Amino acid sequence: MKYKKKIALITGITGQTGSYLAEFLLKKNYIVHGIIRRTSLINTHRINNIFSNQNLKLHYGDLSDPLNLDNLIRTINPTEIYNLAAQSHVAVSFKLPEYTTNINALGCLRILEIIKKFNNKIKFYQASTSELYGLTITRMQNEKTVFYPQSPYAISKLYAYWITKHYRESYKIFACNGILFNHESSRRGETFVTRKITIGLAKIILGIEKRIELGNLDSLRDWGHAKDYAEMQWLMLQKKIPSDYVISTGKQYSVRKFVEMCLKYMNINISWKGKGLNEIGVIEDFDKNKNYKLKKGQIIVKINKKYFRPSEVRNLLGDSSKAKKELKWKNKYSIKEIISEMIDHDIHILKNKLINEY
Ligand code: NAP
Ligand code: F7E
Repeated sequence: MKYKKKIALITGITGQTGSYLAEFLLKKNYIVHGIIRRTSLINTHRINNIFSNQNLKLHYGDLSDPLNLDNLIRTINPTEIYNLAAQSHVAVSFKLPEYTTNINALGCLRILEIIKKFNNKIKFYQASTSELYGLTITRMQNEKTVFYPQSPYAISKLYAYWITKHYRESYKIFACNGILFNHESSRRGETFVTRKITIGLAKIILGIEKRIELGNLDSLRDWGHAKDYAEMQWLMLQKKIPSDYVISTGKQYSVRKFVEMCLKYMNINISWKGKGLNEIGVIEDFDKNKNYKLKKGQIIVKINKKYFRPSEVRNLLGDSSKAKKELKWKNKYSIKEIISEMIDHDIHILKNKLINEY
């Protein structure tokens, strides 16, 4: 009997996690279809390394366009759909609430409706999020924790969470929510806090910028690696019975601690002075052998109130016991490895850019 290849359709393939998922599925011998948006500049840099793979097929599309989605899904007839496309920036969602809802909430509904009408055997993964927990008072959050979303982004994802569950229960569609806690990498968008910090510090030591400006340093997050979490998304769709899973590391750090851990990796000591909006991070000492363009006493971190949100999610810490037990999942990357990968990568690309400019 001839072996039939599995076919995956990924929305958000040009994004951080979509690009890792595409690599992972290609290695698993899938034919991978990806939806890319038409943009005025090329937006495929994260999938450059797999661009010429014959099993990768890219299509223009947009979650706001149901006709386009209908055509694509009927033509491709995938075995699995991974819905990773989103307006994924929480702070931006306060400025673009309707757009965020259209893409994140209705985009998910549009795909589920097509699956229901066209072929309800297609398996569906929804990129859900720890932001659903929002103002939670529970120290660690799992699949049973009550949701209390705090942003238009989180509320749009709450709709997507429930509509996914609803289509699973009402129409017997194999649909799963992956409630993923923050995941980072050297492919992270540059305006999310971890990447903003790693690229900002890389610019500071190379003398390109003097400082970075941040918002709330006291937010607590559970940061994992996007590559680990992409694998999880696939594992969920391989189960016999569909379900929802929390994916997290179970370790939590503040934004301030993340800055400190990055600086430690770079052999730079700082002290924090002042309070609230007047807080600053000042260089105390650094490794003189490193040729850093730094001065003792230099202010490298400042607070800017424009980076505070109308409402903040202060405490996220995931309990992934269910995923560990049922999916036999273990995250591979430590926070130290995530930080070293991101900093080394950012220094490398900036140095190359400098060389190219001269
Ligand atoms: P990301 O880097 O921001 O990628 C988002 C992707 O969605 C990009 O490919 C983007 O295309 C695409 N997209 C945006 N609007 C679209 C539209 N209207 N139609 C079609 N595609 C559109 O996000 P990520 O970090 O990879 O996250 C992937 C998913 O997981 C998102 O749904 C996010 O909300 C969710 N999530 C992320 C985290 C996290 O910590 N990373 C945690 C929980 C859940 P362009 O390249 O053209 O912009
Ligand atoms: O903020 C604080 C900020 O924008 C993390 C998305 O992938 O994960 C992500 O959402 C924390 C927040 O990610 C700055 O206030 C301080 O408390 O990196 P972030 P996020 O909001 O947690 C979830 C799970 C998703 O689902 C989302 O798609 O850091 N913070 N100063 C700052 N944040 C930013 N962006 N910039 C600052 O200057």
